[in-house]
Amino acid sequence: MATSVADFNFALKMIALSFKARVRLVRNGDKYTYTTKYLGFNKSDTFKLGEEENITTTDGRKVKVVYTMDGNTLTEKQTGEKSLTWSEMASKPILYYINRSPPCRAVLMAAKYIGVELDLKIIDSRKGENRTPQFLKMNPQHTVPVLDDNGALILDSHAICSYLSEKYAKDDKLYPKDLVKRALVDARLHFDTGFLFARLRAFVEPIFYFGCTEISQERSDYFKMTLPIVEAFLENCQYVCGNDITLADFCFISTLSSVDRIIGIDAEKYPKTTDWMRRMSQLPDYENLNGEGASILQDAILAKIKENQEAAKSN
Ligand SMILES: N[C@@H](CCC(=O)N[C@@H](CS)C(=O)NCC(=O)O)C(=O)O
Repeated sequence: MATSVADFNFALKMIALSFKARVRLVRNGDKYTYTTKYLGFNKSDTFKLGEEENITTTDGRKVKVVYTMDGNTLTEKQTGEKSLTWSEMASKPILYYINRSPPCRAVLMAAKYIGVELDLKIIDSRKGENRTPQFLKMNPQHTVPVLDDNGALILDSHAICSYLSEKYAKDDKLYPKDLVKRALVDARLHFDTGFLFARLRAFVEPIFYFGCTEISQERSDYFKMTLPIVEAFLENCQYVCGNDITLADFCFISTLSSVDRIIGIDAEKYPKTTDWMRRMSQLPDYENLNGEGASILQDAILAKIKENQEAAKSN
């Protein structure tokens, strides 16, 4: 027999008045399971959203309850003789991230713009934190970012940005519902994955992981072959998919601002890209969400090059 989460939490509230329980929700098809831990008590139940259920409360009352979700707030409304309404926050989505990582910064910017709060947890690949059994269970690709939205695991920054926009944005401006417009945003997101970020990673990783003592000229030139394409995307518009900002702008800027600090983007050759980068840098909280992380990446690369050069000398 189902029992009531409101009743359970209410009873516990009597024990510890202002202590807030955290409810963890896991979705399975059209059913949700909540688990809540509270002062050592565990409780879990499965229900369907919006459907009236008959339950018996701990003091024996028979009541009807309906569960609803609004954003991250799970509300259980009881009806019956002594009705009680109580609502509790599900956990904020957890973002496993590190701020030197361009894909992580794209998610931070998108989340800020969308207005969804994230619970940030650092995973540092240079300390091996992305290779622990727990992390590999979440993401066998051992990459950050990873989003855990109350049990739903979303991998890859581009997929995370789309998910956050679909689930939490008030409108579809960043990720249009119109199929043709969405296809353009998707194409740009794939361009970041396949071209921009892939080629950045190709010249950064050998320094961090394989002891390289300089940035490969060949790989840096290979990256630079993408710049005329970005310039062409911006030919007649303010943002990379047209005159409105979209998720693609966050993914592009996190990669390109990093590249600009590490190998430089020629402002004379690429004036539209340079203007767009300046425009993006004027967004609220840009420094905190992206600029600082890009500088941290730059400093980390310079320090690692020095370290690798010294190690090479002493060998
Ligand atoms: N396509 C992925 C790329 C993620 C990625 O490569 N992340 C890097 C940090 S920038 C990482 O976690 N590297 C550690 C590793 O690959 O082991 C995304 O957009 O999320």
